[in-house]
Amino acid sequence: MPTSRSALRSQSDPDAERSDELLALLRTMVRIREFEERVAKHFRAGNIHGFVHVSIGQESVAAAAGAALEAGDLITTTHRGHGHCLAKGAQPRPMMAELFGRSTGLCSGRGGSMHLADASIGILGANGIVGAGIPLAVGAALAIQVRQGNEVCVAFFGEGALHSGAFHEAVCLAVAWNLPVLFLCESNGWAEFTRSDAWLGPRPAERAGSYGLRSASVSGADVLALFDLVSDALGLVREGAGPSFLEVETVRQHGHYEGDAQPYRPKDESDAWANLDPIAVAKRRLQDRVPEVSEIEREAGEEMDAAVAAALSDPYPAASEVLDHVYG
Ligand SMILES: Cc1ncc(C[n+]2csc(CCOP(=O)(O)OP(=O)(O)O)c2C)c(N)n1
Repeated sequence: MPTSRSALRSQSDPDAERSDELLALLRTMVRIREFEERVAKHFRAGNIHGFVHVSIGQESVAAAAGAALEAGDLITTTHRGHGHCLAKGAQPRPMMAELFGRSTGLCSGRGGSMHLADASIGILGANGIVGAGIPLAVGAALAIQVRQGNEVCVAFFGEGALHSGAFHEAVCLAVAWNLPVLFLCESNGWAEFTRSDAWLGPRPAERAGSYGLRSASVSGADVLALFDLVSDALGLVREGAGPSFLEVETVRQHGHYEGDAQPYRPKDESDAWANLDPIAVAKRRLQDRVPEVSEIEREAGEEMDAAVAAALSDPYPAASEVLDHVYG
């Protein structure tokens, strides 16, 4: 389960006093990485079909947001959404089964990696269409406002989505109607095989800010600092102060999709990763708690091994039921 916001906001000062909070955030990040490392491995082995996009290197965004959100809050996510779903409370076993196409999956094996959804815990859906989750989040935020709810909605997306019309239309409406939505942009430097600086205009936070909403650009390397920023941003959104935009600078360590040989990527790019990997950064700061860190890693590894073992032995949907749970 995600760590609750109140549990994480007990202290506010020096690192040493906040190491419990950092450990909780590390646990979420490690669970995501252990999950996705197994996904990548089983994709290579041919056990997972279709396309798979992992968020290895970007886990701080999911962990910080998951901890800052309340259980009743809502999210929409993207083709790279495993981490967001885990951090929002989805269980690894049905998620893994979904990726393996099994009938025990989160969506009965019909959706796969890019269509994970579970409205009962506020996951309104991953999405294979770049930018498409953003207006869905704004629609969900409008519903919250109409029924005078206290929830908020977070739209996760990559900076490539800023080039889609859907982003601009959605942000305009959110500002015009003062909706409770946080636009959370994971700026990993790449949109598929195109460097994000191929766009010569202003950076995402500046572009978004031009629509008149609160907007900031922050590093994703320090998960605790990011948690504070996301919590503060969500606090204002929840109080009715209208939408916010947060651009988090992060690193996509793998290819765009699993199996992407990345011939387009500079060979020396990975040199900088050690200082930007949020898990490595958190572990360095937790050097006086090495046994607990090791325990977190062991537990997460076992949890994800069990999810894979279950998925491998679970049944595929029966041929006679293949059209159940799908529109058409
Ligand atoms: C509307 C649309 N255009 C193009 C694509 C093909 N496509 C899939 S992912 C992607 C890049 C997305 O980049 P970004 O939004 O930065 O997310 P990231 O992959 O970096 O997480 C593209 C162009 C698509 N799925 N949908």
